[in-house]
Amino acid sequence: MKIIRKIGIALSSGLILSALSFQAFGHSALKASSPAKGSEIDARPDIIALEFNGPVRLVKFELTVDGDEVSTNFSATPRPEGSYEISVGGSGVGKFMADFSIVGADGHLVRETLNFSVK
Ligand SMILES: [Cu+2]
Repeated sequence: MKIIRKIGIALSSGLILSALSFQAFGHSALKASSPAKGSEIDARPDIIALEFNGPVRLVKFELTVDGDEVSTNFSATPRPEGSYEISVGGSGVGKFMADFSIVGADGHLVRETLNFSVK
């Protein structure tokens, strides 16, 4: 009985571990961006560049500066791409927050935010 229970615990902890590593490494995610996450820059960017850890479909991209919505040239892409460049037009200065969603190769919808500020 004891042995069976130990096997049971080993099996379930193995399952939990693989579920955790799937969570950590399975999803598509932002790998790099320009401007970088959390950065403080002196000049307003013309574009926001996003680089992902694999091909993703960018399905939503909303930008606010100090809480005010800023229009971009974003349009949802039919085919997955590893990187995107979004033109952010006349965005002014302040706290930028890009709120975007991607769908990766595993079909999961992942929501991310990118914050930076322009002085
Ligand atoms: Cu996933």
